[in-house]
Amino acid sequence: MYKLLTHNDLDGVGCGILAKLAFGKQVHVRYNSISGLNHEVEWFLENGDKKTFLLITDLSVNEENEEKLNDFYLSGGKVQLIDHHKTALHFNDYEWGHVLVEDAEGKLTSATSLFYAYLIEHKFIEPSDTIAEFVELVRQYDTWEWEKNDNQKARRLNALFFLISIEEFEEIMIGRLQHSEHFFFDEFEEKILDMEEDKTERYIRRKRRELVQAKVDGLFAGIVYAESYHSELGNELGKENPHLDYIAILNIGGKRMGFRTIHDHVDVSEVAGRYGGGGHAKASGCSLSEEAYRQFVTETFHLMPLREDAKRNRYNVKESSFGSLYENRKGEIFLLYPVNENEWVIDHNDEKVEDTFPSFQEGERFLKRTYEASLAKDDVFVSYLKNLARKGN
Ligand SMILES: [Mn+2]
Repeated sequence: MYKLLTHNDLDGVGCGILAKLAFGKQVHVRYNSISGLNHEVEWFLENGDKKTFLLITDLSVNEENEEKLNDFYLSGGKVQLIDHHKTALHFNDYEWGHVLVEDAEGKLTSATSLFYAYLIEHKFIEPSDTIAEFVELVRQYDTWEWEKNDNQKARRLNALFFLISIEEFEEIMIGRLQHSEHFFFDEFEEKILDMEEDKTERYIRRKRRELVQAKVDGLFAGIVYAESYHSELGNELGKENPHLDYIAILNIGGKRMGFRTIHDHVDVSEVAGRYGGGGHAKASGCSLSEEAYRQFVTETFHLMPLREDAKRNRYNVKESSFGSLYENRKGEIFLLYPVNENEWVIDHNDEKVEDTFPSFQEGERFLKRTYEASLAKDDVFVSYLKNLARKGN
C-alpha cells in the first residue's frame, strides 16, 4: 500500500492524479493545506503501519515531524518526500528527501514534474505523450513560466481546477490521461472557461480600485483584500503598478495572506518567511499571524486606495518631452520632464525636486513611491498650463 500526502493546489493534485495512474487502488491520497500536512503526518506515524509507503509531495513537514520521519525511516519505514520549494532544500540531507528547484537544464521544476520523473525512474508508471503534456502544463502553471510563454492552456487548466471539485477534476483527468492521444479540453469546459475569464476580469477591475500602498520592512507593498483569484490578481496589480515591490493579498476569513511579485529583485518567499510562511521567489504565503495582521491590516486600514493613472488622455501622456503632470490625493502637483536625453527632473508644486532621474520610468517610480502620485487627467493638465501662462505674463 501507498499513502500520498500532497498539497491541495493544482501541482499537488497533479501528483495525486499521477499516483492514482501509477498505483490505482493501491494508493490512498490525501490533499492538504500547507498547515494541515503536519497533522496528517503525525496521524500516519501514530496509526500507519510500516508496510505502507508514505509519499509526501509539494509540501514539507515541520522540524518535529522531520525528526520523527527520519526515525521512522531508520527503523525500516518507507518514506519519500519530493518537493521543489527552496525553503525545503534541507530535506536533501536525508536519504528519503528529494528537493530540486531547478533541473539539470536549468528549467524550474514542479512537484508534479519531479514526481513524474520519480515514477518513471522506478518503473511505477508507463510514460505517455498525453501525461507528459499534462505534467508540463502543471509545471508551467506552478512556476509561472506559462506567463512568459503565454501558455493559455496552462492557465486554463488551473482555472478549470478551481471551477470543479478536486474529486471531479481527478476523475476527469485520470480518464483523459488514460484514454486520449493528446491532452485537451472538451467543448463544455472551453465554454465555462470563457465565462470564468470574463468574471475574473470584472473582479480584478473592482479590486484595482481598493489597492493601498505601504512601506513594510523597507519594501513597497500593494495591499488588497481578496478571497479569490489570488494569482491573477497579484499578477495584474503587479504589472499595473511596477513601482510596487510586491502585492500582498489578504484573506481575512481564511486568516491567510499571499505575496506576489513580478520583479526579479524581490524574493517574496523571504517576505513570507518573516511571518512564518514560505513559498517561491515570485509567489508565497503565510498565516495571518498577529504580527502580519498588525503590519498589513492595522497599520494600513486608514489608508486611501491608490489612484489609477488617467487612461484616456490626449495631451497629458507619459514620457512627453513637454512634461507629464501627476497629482495625488493631497492635491500636490508634479511635473516630470526631461532636461536632456538622460536626465529627467520633477517640479513639485512648482519647486524643483533635488533628485534627478536617468529615465522617465525612474522619475515616475520615485513619484509613485514617495508621493503616491498618479497621472493627472487632461483637464487638470490644461488648467495647470493656463496657470503657468498667467504667471508668466
Ligand atoms: Mn508546487
